[in-house]
Amino acid sequence: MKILVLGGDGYLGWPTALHLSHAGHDVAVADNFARRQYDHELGVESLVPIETLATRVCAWRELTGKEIKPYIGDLTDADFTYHMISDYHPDAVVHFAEQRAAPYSMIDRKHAVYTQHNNVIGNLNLLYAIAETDRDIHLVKLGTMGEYGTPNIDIEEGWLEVEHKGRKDRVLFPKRPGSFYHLSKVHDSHNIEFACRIWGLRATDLNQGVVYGQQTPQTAADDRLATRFDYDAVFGTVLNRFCIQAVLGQPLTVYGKGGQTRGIIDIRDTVRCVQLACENPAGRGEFRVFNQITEWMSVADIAETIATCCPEPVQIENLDNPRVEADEHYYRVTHTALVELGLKAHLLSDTLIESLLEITKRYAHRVRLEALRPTVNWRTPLPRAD
Ligand code: NAD
Ligand code: USQ
Repeated sequence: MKILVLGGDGYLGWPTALHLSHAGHDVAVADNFARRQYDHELGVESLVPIETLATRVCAWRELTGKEIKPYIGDLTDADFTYHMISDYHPDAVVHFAEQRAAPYSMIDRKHAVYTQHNNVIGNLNLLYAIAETDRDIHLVKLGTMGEYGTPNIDIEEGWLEVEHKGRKDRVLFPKRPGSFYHLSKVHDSHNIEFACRIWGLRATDLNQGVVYGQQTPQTAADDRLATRFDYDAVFGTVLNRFCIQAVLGQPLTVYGKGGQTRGIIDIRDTVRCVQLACENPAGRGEFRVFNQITEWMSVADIAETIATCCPEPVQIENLDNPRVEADEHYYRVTHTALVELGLKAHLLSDTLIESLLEITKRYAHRVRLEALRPTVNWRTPLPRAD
């Protein structure tokens, strides 16, 4: 298949592009390098050094003989997006290319507006480009489990059968997201479902949980193929951050009581899920939602698991929660669709944590310690600076 990976320079997009290329697909990537700019803005960088996209693509060609065509541009630029879709004419587009940090979207008005503009307009341009180029192109869109929030009922895969006053219907599962970033994903999901309904597009919305891990077999093959690994309080995700904090002898920063429970997934399963979604496309006009997690855990349990695996003593600190979220709640998720397509999950094992601790030790000297502490507060946005 011809597969175009948008956001192909990012944490997940790059390993996915390599995984799909390794699996025999013809792969192109697109990126505007916004993620590298956020690093400059925040004064941090990936814990693991990463090469430029040009060097990565050359290294992959050198090692495997396979080409990955890069498109450099911004999805919010409609001319770029239309050109890329008609020029490459993929069978599937995997869309990772969004601002993905909840804390970044909650810094202040400017960052909230940027996040929603970047994500919602980029996705809308893409929907139009697909609809006007070829309605059979399958859109595989990265959504998030955080679209659902933490309802007091079981979370189904995107849709809910309801019976109300004696009548029945199938409706999109109710959403109660917890940040302006998560809200941008809800807006995307609604726009995609509408495009499937009116234009007959095919789409799969992958509602992914928090990803952990840093290596896939392809990225581990050569240092030049490494993907990024974020530890700071804005872009670092919880399990990756706790591993880094443990290695550095810093307290694990559990927000609030730590009872908040999240779906999680190993990066090796992320790339496999995307492959399964691409190789088993949605039908014409179908808006399909898969809950892309393999298990769920509370933040307190994640901290305990890492503390137990770490050979050195680890301190766990309960900070006042900078976010507005329930830290004790019901949580149960249906996630069978990807398993039915063939996903064999890697569950959080000691081996993975030990290998993450090893990677972290190798690059611990690159950490800026002050970037570990949360600075963005949901309740008090920064005053207007411009
Ligand atoms: P990332 O920030 O590392 O990668 C996203 C890439 O998209 C970056 O390289 C960035 O430069 C690019 N990009 C952003 N806006 C763009 C635009 N307008 N035009 C072109 N390129 C643009 O993020 P990631 O962790 O790889 O996440 C990828 C996707 O998966 C995101 O949509 C995110 O919401 C979703 N997701 C991530 C996680 C996670 O734990 N990392 C979990 C669930 C869902
Ligand atoms: N948390 C802590 N301590 C920390 C960091 C986080 O207790 O040091 C808590 C948060 O309060 C939250 C949970 O851990 O309850 C998850 O936080 P996170 O930063 O790991 O993840 P989140 O902000 O939800 O965002 C990440 C990705 C995002 C993706 C989302 C999947 O950045 O792109 O959409 O995970 S989900 O959480 O399922 O919505």
